[in-house]
Amino acid sequence: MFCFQCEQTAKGKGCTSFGVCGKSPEVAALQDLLIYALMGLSKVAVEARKQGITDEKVDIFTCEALFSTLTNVNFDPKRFVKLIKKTVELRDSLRKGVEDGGGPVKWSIASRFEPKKTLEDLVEQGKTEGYKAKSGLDKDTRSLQNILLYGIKGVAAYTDHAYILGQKDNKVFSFIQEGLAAVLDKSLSQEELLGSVMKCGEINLRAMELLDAGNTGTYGHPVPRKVPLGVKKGKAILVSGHDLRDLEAILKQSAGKGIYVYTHGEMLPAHGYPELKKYQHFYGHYGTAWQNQQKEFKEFPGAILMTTNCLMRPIDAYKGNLFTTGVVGWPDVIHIDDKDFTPVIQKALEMPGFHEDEVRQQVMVGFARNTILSVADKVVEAVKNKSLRRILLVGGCDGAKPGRNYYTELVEKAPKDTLILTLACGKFRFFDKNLGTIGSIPRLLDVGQCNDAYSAVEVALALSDVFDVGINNLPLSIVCSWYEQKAVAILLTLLYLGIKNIRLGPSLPAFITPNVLSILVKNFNITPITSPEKDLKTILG
Ligand code: SF4
Ligand code: SF3
Repeated sequence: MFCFQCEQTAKGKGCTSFGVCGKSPEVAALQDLLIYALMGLSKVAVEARKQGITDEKVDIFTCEALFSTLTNVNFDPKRFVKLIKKTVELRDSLRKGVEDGGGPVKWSIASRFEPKKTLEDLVEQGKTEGYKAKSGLDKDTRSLQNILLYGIKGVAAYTDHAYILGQKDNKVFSFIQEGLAAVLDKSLSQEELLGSVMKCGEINLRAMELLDAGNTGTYGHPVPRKVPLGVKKGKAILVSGHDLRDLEAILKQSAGKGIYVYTHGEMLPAHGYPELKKYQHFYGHYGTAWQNQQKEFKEFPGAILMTTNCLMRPIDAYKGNLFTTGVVGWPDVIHIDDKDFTPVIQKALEMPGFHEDEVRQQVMVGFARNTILSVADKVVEAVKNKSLRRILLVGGCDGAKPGRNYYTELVEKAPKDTLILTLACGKFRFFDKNLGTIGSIPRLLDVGQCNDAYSAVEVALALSDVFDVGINNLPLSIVCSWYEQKAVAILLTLLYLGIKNIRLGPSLPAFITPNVLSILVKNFNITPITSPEKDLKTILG
């Protein structure tokens, strides 16, 4: 196997014998074959669109299937066999429609390859026919192709999240298919690929706008709220991942049953949404970021539901009370497809739950765009009277590497006249710190999940209007932590918006070659993080 799509890739180069994330070589081969099959389907979908034929089933399936290949999402070989077969089925039916309409009858190999019958044969086929098998291109072109592919994976994940909440845009589906087809197109120049990479950032902004509309349209705009980190005596369900619809379903289905529902990881910001917080038994937040789940899930005395990334290899201590839903999967862990969470509730009722109340500190959530922009005048005033020197947007993913302490230290060492805007699971490095206030504004403002990056972008654009300066001239510095492909898509959006001087860590992506990096440095001055002291000194001038 070879995989280097995420930040924790082995030795910073690539996972070759087994994924650091727990991905087996078998699943890696099946994922490579699935991506190749999706590229073939996408080529047909691009031709179909030329004839005015679109099929929403194909569009959303492509997103779901791509989402399954993100880091820490699906580790179940059998699910990939089904996805490969379904891809080819959809491809053939769409291809027939195109041919019947007088479209091309000569298709590329990806659009006509036949999947083998058994799981074992598909694994072998993945090794020889998967999308990585025959590239023959130079490293820089491959690097650009990989940036495009991983960016598209992130877009597909956000598009799927938005679709679940009733939001969609044909333009996004169309780009995902064109982009996937472009990754296979060996005739594209590096300039053309770079153009597609930037387009990916633009389309991701639209996907995130749709998701924002889905979240706020369904659950209301987040409002500031204190979330307890303690527990309540009683039966318990823990919901992790990003999918608010799944959390809502759990809340509805478990109401009145003597169960308290807790969030884990990226689900923390759900406490800010009025339409979710209205449930009396939606209590608090348990644990921290995804990489601590083996310890935290082990200690949780109730049922656990993983709704999206980031799932780690479940250990025996909690495997029996863990459930997956949506795109997530692990062999031998019960998967709930139909959103009837009775087995989760049943398991929670069978388990001991918490024996007594435990009071711990509380953390604040709910500083999404509406809340922050409602105090925009105070921010401007604070900048003018010099009580606010700079806003640091410290956002992105968390992970297991020790180098990630950088983000904790950066926030701790940032002077009192700085505001910290944060989002995504990287915040767990400092989410429980009391950083005080600047006037009436808390110094630590949690914008939400990585899914809420649109909110942070809107805040930056609005501030740039209020201050009447370009986004790069705002008193704002962005310090990103990346881990997987959702973060790649967000980074491409920031570049598309022309945002410069982003600091990126904890290490640079292994799939970016030195030549491609130099293009990014030249155009956007992307900088690797150094030390908190040094970076703060540069940032604060
Ligand atoms: Fe390795 Fe990351 Fe790929 Fe998993 S997703 S196999 S950790 S590079
Ligand atoms: Fe990424 Fe897993 Fe945390 Fe949503 S999705 S931020 S790492």
